[in-house]
Amino acid sequence: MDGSVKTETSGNQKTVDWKQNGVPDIDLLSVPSVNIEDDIIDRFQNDGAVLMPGLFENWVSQLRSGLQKNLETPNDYAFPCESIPEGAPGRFFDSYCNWLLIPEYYSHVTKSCAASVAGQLMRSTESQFFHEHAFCKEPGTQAATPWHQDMPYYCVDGKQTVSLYIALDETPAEVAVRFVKGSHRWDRLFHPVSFLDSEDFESIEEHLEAAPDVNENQEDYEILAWNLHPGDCIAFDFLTLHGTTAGEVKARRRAVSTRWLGDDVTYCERAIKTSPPFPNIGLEPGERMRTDWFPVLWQRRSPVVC
Ligand SMILES: O=C(O)CCC(=O)C(=O)O
Repeated sequence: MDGSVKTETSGNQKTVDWKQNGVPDIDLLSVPSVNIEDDIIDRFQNDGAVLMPGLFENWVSQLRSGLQKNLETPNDYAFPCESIPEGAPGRFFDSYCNWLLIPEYYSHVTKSCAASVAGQLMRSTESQFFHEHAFCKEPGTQAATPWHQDMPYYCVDGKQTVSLYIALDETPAEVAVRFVKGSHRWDRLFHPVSFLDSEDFESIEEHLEAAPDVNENQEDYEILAWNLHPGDCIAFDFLTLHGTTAGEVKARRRAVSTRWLGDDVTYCERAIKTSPPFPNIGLEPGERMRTDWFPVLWQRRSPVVC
């Protein structure tokens, strides 16, 4: 992307400013809605992760095109990260905060029913968009996604959060992202680790506890894992412990997650540099995330009574 602003290295490559084109005002009425069944909402609330088969089937080809740009010229976009140790097979790529830089992502965030799905799952009156995060594991990859919760990487705190993880390829459960059922209710926070080497994300004096090694102790946990088809969506809480096995990925496995904040979410400061970092956010702990950077895209309407 010509003229893009290169900033300091983040992840393991140079990054660009994610809001270099400005954050437009988005008309709430232009964002579509869909009704989510109570049973799905209950399962999300109780288990911390729920599968919604085929929910975003109509978005697969657009999201694949967007991700292809991200993969082909990673340095034109925000926070590209390669997480395969030198000499190891495959490619494990991720990149986030590109919704204003990749039109296909922008279109999904603002023209799909994702905001309404997120709001209902969180039992929130509003859905505020946080960022998107894209992943690709190429065939031959044997790198596990370390077991982690997303919340400790983030500069937010609260109980009403959800990621909508959309599979873009056929993905057998053995190599798909998997979730520890109910872990969002453990009231524990695990120290963030790097996807490259599972080492602490940033060394700090004050450590949170390490995440348990779920792969080595599978019998101790109730694990949710599904065979995924393109367009399937897994909704999960920012506190839900998730990761993968180190099983070899036999076919390309791509996914895009959108991350959403509900009513009770506020800005917080962590001992680490957060991921994503949002320098100059200008907020005090406890304040609502600023809506000019993180737009509200859905509001619950009172039921019409006549
Ligand atoms: O796809 C993966 O392996 C990781 C996904 C993940 O960690 C996330 O969406 O938060």
